[in-house]
Amino acid sequence: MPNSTIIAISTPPGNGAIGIVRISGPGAEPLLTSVWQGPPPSSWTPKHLYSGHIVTPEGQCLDEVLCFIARAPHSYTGEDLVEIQAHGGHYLLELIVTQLLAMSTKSARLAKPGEFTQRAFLHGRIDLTQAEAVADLIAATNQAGVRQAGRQLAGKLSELVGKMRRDLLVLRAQMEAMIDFPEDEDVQGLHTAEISDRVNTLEGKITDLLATYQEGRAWREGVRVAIVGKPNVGKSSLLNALLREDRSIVHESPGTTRDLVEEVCTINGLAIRLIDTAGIRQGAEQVEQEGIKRSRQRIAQADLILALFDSSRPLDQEDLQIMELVGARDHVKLYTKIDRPPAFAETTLPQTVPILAISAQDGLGLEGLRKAMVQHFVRPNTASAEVCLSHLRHKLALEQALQTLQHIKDGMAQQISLEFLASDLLIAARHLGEITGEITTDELLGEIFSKFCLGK
Ligand SMILES: Nc1nc2c(ncn2[C@@H]2O[C@H](COP(=O)(O)OP(=O)(O)OP(=O)(O)O)[C@@H](O)[C@H]2O)c(=O)[nH]1
Ligand SMILES: [Mg+2]
Repeated sequence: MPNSTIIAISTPPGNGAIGIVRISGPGAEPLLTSVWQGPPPSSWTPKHLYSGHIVTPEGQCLDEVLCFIARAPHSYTGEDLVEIQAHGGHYLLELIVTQLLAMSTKSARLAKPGEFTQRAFLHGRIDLTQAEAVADLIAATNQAGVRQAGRQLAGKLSELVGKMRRDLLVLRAQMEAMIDFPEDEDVQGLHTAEISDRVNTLEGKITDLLATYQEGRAWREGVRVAIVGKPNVGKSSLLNALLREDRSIVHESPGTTRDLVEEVCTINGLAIRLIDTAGIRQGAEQVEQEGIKRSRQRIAQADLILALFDSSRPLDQEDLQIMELVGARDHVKLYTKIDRPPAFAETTLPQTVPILAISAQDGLGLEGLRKAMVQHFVRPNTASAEVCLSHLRHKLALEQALQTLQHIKDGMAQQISLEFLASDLLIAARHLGEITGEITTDELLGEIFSKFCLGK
């Protein structure tokens, strides 16, 4: 357990109406007392505000402030915690922090990013999914993101994963009993069919949870949608129409867009990063070729591709290459420029994925396209009532647990001994424990908390 005292400015850099300095650890109260002029902190009721002055040893007043103490273990960090609400000038707040550090014995230091929340985790106030939800809540850019982080912070994901983990451990304990007491008829009741039933049920629950990942991630991080097609099909025009601004250069000559043009638009609360790419074709000159190379890289990273085909020109070899490029990926086909007379029928396009007819110029079909993009990422009737998975870390751990369950089923089919099955159950339970932080490493904690803001 940490025994140092940490100090940080918890409000963002810049000047504001108020600014907060936080101190956490065993030295929090003495440290406050050393710079405080007002009712003595030792007499305070926890979590009640007191007004006073922050002063230097020479008696110079730095600021008039409000302050409270939350005493261990009843605080955000689980340690003694002091919050000083000062006036929000950043220079002033830095002076207060400098003063505190100057007065401290050697155990007080500046906090690292996320260290207050890390302490809350280390003291068992919250688990790892809840700590991650704190960062998500701060970073959320839409209502659904806030709601999702709120649910995770309330422990809904931990509850779900914790229940699965307990089921695995109970099953394992029953198997161990069968192994340890082969003569005891009371514990021999667990039949292969029942074990396999219970493994199947867990497998189903994990699969259901994994199925929420795309949506959860979409709400938390937003999504990337690449606009792709041969030159001149109307990609940049579509970007501009969806953004309702003149963002990307549109011109009648093919090969206009070379650099990638990216902009975020929000549709039904979902942050969609639209990426206008260079038209893909053979025999382009050098600069355009570089643009095409970059386009291909961004297309590879996109969550969804809008593949554009110009309805006013006959389909050609370049269009076929686009179909090939996007064929294996999540994509929507767009039949563009429908304000013009068609050169081929919409039905000529392979009907493997939705085809939408649009005119960027006249705004036709754009509402349908907006809806289709959102529907691709969000299941109907949700910004969901249930918990969504939104972190890759959680997804990977669940996938590993799932693989281990599959391994157990394979083992059962081959009638391998109970010892092996029981040890695999423990491995699966460990993977679930990684999600909530029952099983963790310093490296993982460092990785998670370093992404937090300073002072949180
Ligand atoms: N009639 C009509 N013309 C359009 C429409 N969309 C785009 N155009 C025209 O098609 C030409 C090419 O449009 P862009 O949006 O620059 O096409 P692009 O796919 O970005 O082209 P590159 O960047 O060269 O690959 C321009 O002259 C546009 O005005 C449309 O919906 N209707
Ligand atoms: Mg363009």
